[in-house]
Amino acid sequence: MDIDGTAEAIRTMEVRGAAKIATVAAGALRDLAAGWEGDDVGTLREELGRAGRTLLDTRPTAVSLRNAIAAVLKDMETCPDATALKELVESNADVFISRSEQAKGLIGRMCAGRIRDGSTVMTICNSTMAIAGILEAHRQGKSIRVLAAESRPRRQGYITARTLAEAGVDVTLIVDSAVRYHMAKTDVAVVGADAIASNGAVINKIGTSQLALAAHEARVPLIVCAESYKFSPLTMGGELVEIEMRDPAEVVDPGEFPGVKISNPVFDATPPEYIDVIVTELGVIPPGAAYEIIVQQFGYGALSEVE
Ligand code: RI2
Repeated sequence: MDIDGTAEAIRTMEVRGAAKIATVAAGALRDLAAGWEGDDVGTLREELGRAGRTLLDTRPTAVSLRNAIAAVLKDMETCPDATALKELVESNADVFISRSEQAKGLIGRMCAGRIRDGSTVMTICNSTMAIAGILEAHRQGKSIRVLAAESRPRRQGYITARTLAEAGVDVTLIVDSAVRYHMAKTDVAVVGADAIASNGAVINKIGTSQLALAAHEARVPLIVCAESYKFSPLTMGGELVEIEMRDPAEVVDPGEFPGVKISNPVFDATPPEYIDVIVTELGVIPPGAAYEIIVQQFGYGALSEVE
């Protein structure tokens, strides 16, 4: 897919999930570089910068997308000619995509190690990483039962439920308002992350913080599965991750509610106190170690923008 096609697919959420939007964007930048036929390095650099901004504008608050674009376009100014720049971008993108794929396997195994045989596992939305952990536990022969929260407004929980059922996992779909009711019978909660702030707060699909509160109240451990590129260097100074507000029409048809305002925040922030561990490809960390992951991955001077 070209840049505009990829941008449209991310904007409309045809391509969605923090890991997927990151790797698809990386692939689109790689394809742009690979297919470039001009020989002026400056023009290609500008074109790649423009493409990066177009992709980022689709979901401007998405940390995984920003980090992916920055990783693919890093060190562009060191290239003396267009051939070197093409090779650099292709190689950066390939490294990013293959690390993301490897991360899924590693996170899946480490998460599965924390799911006991006979457990009931609750999850929300549709996270590749959380599902990797659940599927690995199932593959290891553990008898597990999964409660998948529907995840209004777009109901990505349906995808999770279908995926798990197709893999032979015992899965029950629940509405979001039934999360606390079902928490009493839950042994562990496993969720993904769209972003992680330097204080260990996890930004994930709207409803995750309510699930976390209910888990905390019931003393059910909450595991967050997230690759290191979900950590936000822009929060190193204590800044908050901006919450994306999407079209009210995703909630209901506004025409059916004249005079009614409709709010559609798509993520919420779960404070670190309600999170037991974050499973990353670098290891399992307490949320309080998020800052160290950011420094390790991005350095102290990583507050620069993509531009
Ligand atoms: P993976 C999704 O966001 C969900 O909130 C999900 O929990 C999170 O990304 C992480 O997903 P959206 O794109 O990266 O549906 O683990 O808004 O697949």
